[in-house]
Amino acid sequence: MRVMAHKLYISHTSPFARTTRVVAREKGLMDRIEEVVVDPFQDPAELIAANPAGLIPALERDDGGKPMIDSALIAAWLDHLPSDKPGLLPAGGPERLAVRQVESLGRTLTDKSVNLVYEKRRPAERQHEFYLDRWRRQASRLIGALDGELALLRGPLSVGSIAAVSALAHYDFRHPEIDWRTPYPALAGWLDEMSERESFAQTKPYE
Ligand SMILES: N[C@@H](CCC(=O)N[C@@H](CS)C(=O)NCC(=O)O)C(=O)O
Repeated sequence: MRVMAHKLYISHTSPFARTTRVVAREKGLMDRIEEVVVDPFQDPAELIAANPAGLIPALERDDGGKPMIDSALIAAWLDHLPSDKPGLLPAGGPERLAVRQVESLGRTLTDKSVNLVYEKRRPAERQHEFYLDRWRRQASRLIGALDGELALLRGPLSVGSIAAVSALAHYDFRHPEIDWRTPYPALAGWLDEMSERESFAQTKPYE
């Protein structure tokens, strides 16, 4: 008998999808999840059915519940499923808020990276210098803020540290001209160490 599984819509380049894929692996849930590779720009019907915005990641649940959108929500949902692995989001209190804050820093840094990718795809003469410059400056400040969170990042693995890895690795993948490693060697060393974990190695972005 075929066992129904969650369907997680992803691409091999999406840093938002990567966060949810790492959570799924760290929680030992991959036997319950089918990763469906899609190109969101083709507006595939199955993705639109799961996410009206047509963005990845999107999660079609195996229990008939409403599909879920947004990497942070999907990560929290996957983290709450029964698993014998450690939780990735503290249950409450200031610890939960601190992890969520770092997760937001990572996700917002990812927003800037993805914006830069799309803008750089436009013909050079139509690229908007104001926004390119603004997004790069926002990114550089967000990376500085993550550097200030190294104590939390070096602590137990969490949805915060996972979102931070996805974000920083996406700069190395898509924007090698942005040298964030020289000003932040400790953060760069942390990223390199984390990238060796199996869940990150298995989800390294590629075209
Ligand atoms: N806030 C969303 C952002 C998702 C997102 O922007 N995904 C990108 C891929 S990295 C996408 O699907 N882009 C297609 C588009 O912009 O049409 C999340 O955290 O999941």
